[in-house]
Amino acid sequence: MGDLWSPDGWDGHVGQEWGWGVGAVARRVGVAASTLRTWDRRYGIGPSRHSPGGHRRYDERDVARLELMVRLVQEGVPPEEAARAALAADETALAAGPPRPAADEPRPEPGPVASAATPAGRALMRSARALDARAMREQIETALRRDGVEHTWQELLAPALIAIGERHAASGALVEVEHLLSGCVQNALASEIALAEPPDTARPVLLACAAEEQHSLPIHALGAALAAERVAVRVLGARVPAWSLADAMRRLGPAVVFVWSQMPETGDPAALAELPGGRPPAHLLVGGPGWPGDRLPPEARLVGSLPEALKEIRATFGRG
Ligand code: B12
Repeated sequence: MGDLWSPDGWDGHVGQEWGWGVGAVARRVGVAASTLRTWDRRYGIGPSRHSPGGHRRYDERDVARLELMVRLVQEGVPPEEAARAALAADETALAAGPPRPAADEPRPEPGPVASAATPAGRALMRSARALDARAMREQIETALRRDGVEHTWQELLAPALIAIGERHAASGALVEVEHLLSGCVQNALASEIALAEPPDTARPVLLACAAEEQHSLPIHALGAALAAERVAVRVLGARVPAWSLADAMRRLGPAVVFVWSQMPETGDPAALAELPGGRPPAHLLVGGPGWPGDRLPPEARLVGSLPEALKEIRATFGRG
């Protein structure tokens, strides 16, 4: 509780009880602030007050709910279910914490299970937990063949990655699972691009991560989805400095440039403003939770999902 009273934790004015900011609550419940924001957005478990300045503030009850959610997640309950239980808990349950299983009752299996909504999701999570790379690869390739890149990313791969990220954030575990799954996803998507039919667009789509950004799977997914539609793509991958992207733009004359930032540390709008115009200019798209949506240069358009990015890019090529 101590650090909640640090200057950045509490809004001061104890008598007015404005509550805590996300950073202080993150330290208290032991989960990254970005994860708390995601849980708020995704599951509606967030702060219930506002400070006079309009900032969202957590009160004691909000924090108790989050503590319950974290404990449930650590015990193996999928985040969505844990959030539902924490939101439904009454005062007594919040004070008591989650029910403990009796000694002879089987404990829920710890591990990422949040994307187990579909049989394919459950199977992929089992293989990931078992560190069975061959099985993961087969399951991902089967899904890509059967459902295509867009559907497989939206319904299987992104949910699996998000679930693993949440479990990792809540418990510190699963780094090895995250790394192996990421590798399998990246390889499978790269194969889709390599084996696609020859492209039929004159100008390519250039896909890059922002400088120092290592999260590159979304640009591989977008690249693979475009390649399947015979759009020419160049996936430059992780950590592309602005000057290097600018150089590639001058050499390739792309129709579209897409820049991904996963983390606020890498979403620098000034870097976008440095990119060359070109003749005709490339359509500049950016994606990922790292970009500050309200501070982007006017020529950059922020897209929020793979389907949205595909729609924008198809329109650039005059394809419905
Ligand atoms: C895989 C992974 C890694 C891999 C990446 C491998 C690779 N080749 O990409 C590795 C191991 C390298 C890694 C490293 C790190 N990671 Co990491 N990682 C992840 C993980 C599990 C998935 C990343 C991903 O692909 N996300 C994309 C999709 C699946 O998730 P999403 O962005 O939440 O999706 C939303 C939108 O972006 C949108 N969307 C989804 N797909 C698409 C596609 C397109 C085209 C568009 C437009 C939108 C869109 O839909 C969702 C709606 O909410 C995430 C968890 C997560 N939730 O992202 C953590 C996560 C991003 N990592 C995190 C962290 C902290 C790190 C490290 C700092 C860890 C460390 N201590 O070293 C480093 C950072 C290195 C760096 N400088 O970039 C944090 C980031 C917290 C923050 N500050 O924002 C996360 C969120 C985990 C967590 N919950 O704490 N990571």
